[in-house]
Amino acid sequence: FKLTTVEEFEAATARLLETGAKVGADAWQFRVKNQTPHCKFGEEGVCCRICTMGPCRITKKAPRGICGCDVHGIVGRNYLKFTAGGSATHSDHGREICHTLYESAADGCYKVKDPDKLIRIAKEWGIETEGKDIYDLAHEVAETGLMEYGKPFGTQRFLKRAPESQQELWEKNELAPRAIDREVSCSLHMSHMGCSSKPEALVKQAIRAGLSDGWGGSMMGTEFSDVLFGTPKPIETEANLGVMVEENVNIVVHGHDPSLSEMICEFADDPEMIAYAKEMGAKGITVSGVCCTSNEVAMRRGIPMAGNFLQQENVVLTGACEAIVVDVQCIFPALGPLSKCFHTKFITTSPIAQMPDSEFIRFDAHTAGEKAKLIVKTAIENYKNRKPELVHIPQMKQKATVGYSTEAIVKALDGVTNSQVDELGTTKPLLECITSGVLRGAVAMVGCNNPKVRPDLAHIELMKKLVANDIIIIASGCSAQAAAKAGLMDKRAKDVCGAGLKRVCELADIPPVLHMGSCVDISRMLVLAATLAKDAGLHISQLPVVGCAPEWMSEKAVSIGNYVIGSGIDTFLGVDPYAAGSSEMVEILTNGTREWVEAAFTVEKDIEKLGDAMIARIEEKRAALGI
Ligand code: SF4
Ligand code: WCC
Ligand code: FE2
Repeated sequence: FKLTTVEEFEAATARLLETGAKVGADAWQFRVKNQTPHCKFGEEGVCCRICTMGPCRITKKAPRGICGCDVHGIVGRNYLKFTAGGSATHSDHGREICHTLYESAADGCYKVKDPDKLIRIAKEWGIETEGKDIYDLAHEVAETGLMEYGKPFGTQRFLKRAPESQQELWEKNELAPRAIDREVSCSLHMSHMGCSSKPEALVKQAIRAGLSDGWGGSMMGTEFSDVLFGTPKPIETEANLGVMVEENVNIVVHGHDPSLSEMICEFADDPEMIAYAKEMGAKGITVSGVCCTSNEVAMRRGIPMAGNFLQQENVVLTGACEAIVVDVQCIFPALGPLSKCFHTKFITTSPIAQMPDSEFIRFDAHTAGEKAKLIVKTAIENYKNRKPELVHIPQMKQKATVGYSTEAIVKALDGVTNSQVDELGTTKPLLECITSGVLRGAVAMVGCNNPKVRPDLAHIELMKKLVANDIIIIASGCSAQAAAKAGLMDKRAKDVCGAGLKRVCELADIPPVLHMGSCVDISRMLVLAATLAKDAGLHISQLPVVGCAPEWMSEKAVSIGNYVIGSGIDTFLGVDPYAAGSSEMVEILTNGTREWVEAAFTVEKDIEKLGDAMIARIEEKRAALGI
């Protein structure tokens, strides 16, 4: 067993780009060159174009915009708008899932696969469950969830999952998120021309909007996806482009909403469809995925992961992709023109993400089955249009064990302890590993790839360094896929760990990097941290746990950053959130927020230093606890 290196990934990509050159395809590697150097005003966040007196750009000579706003106000407003975009996006995904749950029916396309979880949430929310039909309950819970988006009074229901100390901080500092849509609206209102220009106020609202995502929209997205499609448990799968099978019809699902990908997987498995694929000359059908929709179906079905964010063009460049089917978020508009250079069908399915040069097959809960079948058929019928001379699938993949929901982690960790039986099924065994020092702590690795960082390298190198230092990793999103492609989710990767973590991996039979799911599933990490803190009688901020997004790029990632620090977890970034232009904003984001939420950001572009800083922070937390 050997980890795959980033150099090997890059060699495979280079080979695919040769195919691209033959057919005149564009790729992000070339577009980056055209866009470099980036606009410095934009990078520092000092450009304002929110009214038509501008755009105003702040320089030494021009320290204020036409309205008189200074650089701190401009950077602050930009930061808040950035966050609001992310919070809206995650939360609207969560809302779609609430609607899917609302549409679930015993004889419908969508069923309730985890009724216990549904009942648990209903009880948590004070909804009567006794003697109720499970679908009646599903509708009631879904409707209650939908109300969380627009209710006129009160704060988010799931905040109660946090330790008391955290809830008190939120109340005291006016950070407890109200209705989700209200926080997004309020953010846009505050950052409108002529409203807030005080950095503290803008950052506070950014945290509140972030918290409405993490403990609101994203958490509902995760919980109700589990109710509908099953709560993930450990399952074997594979990762990297080598999961595509040359002789098969290859369907790649990409985006975020599992409502689509789950249905595609159902039909790709249908004997009638497989027979049809054979009739069309293929041996079978392979579904693989990119980005979070891939994480969703990997976690629940073991569907292999073709790659992460910056590999999305690569799947088309293999020349062996019959259809790339997308729903929402993180989809390159480049896929339209690129797919035209090959036989690939680029199928968009959501009114939220419509793109030129795509075939639009509108997907909704009522017609999900028939639309999924149509998509699978379209892909099968496209097999014959392949150009064999363009087909090249890099034979590169790693095995991975995925599916580590909070529930699954708690269960797996039962295996490592001599605890009394009554402590099994809680986070006590994990806490014991941490307090005894067998594990030094945990890092939540999340977020995207970004060409500003050598793609995947930051994720993989940081993980290797951390596990060697007996720090266990929980990962989600494209970070998790980077780990899987490298082999860090193979149980045999225990050999690159320090002695303590290696022992834990052996006893619990887990890999050192645990796949917790998609980006909305970072809410699972919040629940895990909250449970650990409650079981230990500590504030979340006291746990030797930090968050890290070394290659992040999207608005969603800023929203995540806000809710992670907002939940008391120090967060380490490898890319600057367009805030460097304001000394006041930098001070607040890297230090000032501690006063409100006991955590802050660290931005460090040097990966080595970023890793050292995380280890140092974890050790500081341990020292403060005297462990
Ligand atoms: Fe310029 Fe002020 Fe208008 Fe922004 S809001 S564009 S700083 S005048
Ligand atoms: Ni989440 Fe980042 Fe991937 Fe998209 S899928 S690229 S936001 S980490
Ligand atoms: Fe995602």
